[in-house]
Amino acid sequence: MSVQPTLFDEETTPGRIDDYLGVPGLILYRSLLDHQEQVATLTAIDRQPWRDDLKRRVQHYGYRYDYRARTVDHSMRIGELPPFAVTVAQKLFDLGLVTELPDQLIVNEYLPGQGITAHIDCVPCFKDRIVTVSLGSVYEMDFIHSQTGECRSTPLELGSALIMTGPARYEWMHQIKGRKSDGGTPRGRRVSLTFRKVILTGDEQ
Ligand SMILES: O=C(O)CCC(=O)C(=O)O
Repeated sequence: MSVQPTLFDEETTPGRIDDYLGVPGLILYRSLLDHQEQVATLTAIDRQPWRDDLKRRVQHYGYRYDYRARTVDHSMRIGELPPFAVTVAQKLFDLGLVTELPDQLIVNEYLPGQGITAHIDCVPCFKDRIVTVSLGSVYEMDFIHSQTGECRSTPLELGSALIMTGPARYEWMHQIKGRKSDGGTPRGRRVSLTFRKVILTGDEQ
């Protein structure tokens, strides 16, 4: 029986690389946003208020995320995603990079020296696909296997989306080291949009 390539197979989708870095379930989608779209998204983000109670500034949309609690419930709902986020989320959906429209977004801002510690996104809080879109300045991200400690690193290209699904989402941690340069290239200001679909405590799944 022959298998028909689907619309979103790697071979037919130039921007997409599956099992990127040899990490099963990690998908890189290059140039999700062109330069103009990146500037427009960043401008819209910078019109919104930032929270500065963490080491780096963040914005939360859809549902508030409590970094200590391992659950999301109805009381954490903030509202709809803002228009700049809906535009990006819809693009991810139309390209088949997510199977459901995300309903939670954290915008992270990194200044030189800032990073994010190695983690696996909360398993009971969020469904399988986590997507991060990069703006501003290229930083390196590491993927570390939670059992073997094996590490793979990649620069986060501007306007690209990295999609973590399956083993990349559940078995590999991701981190950005808090340093001022990557391989001799000084870091500038990076802003990322990390989209998720929440699992609401108390709801049937
Ligand atoms: O900044 C990124 O690209 C990743 C952010 C992240 O891992 C998170 O918010 O949990």
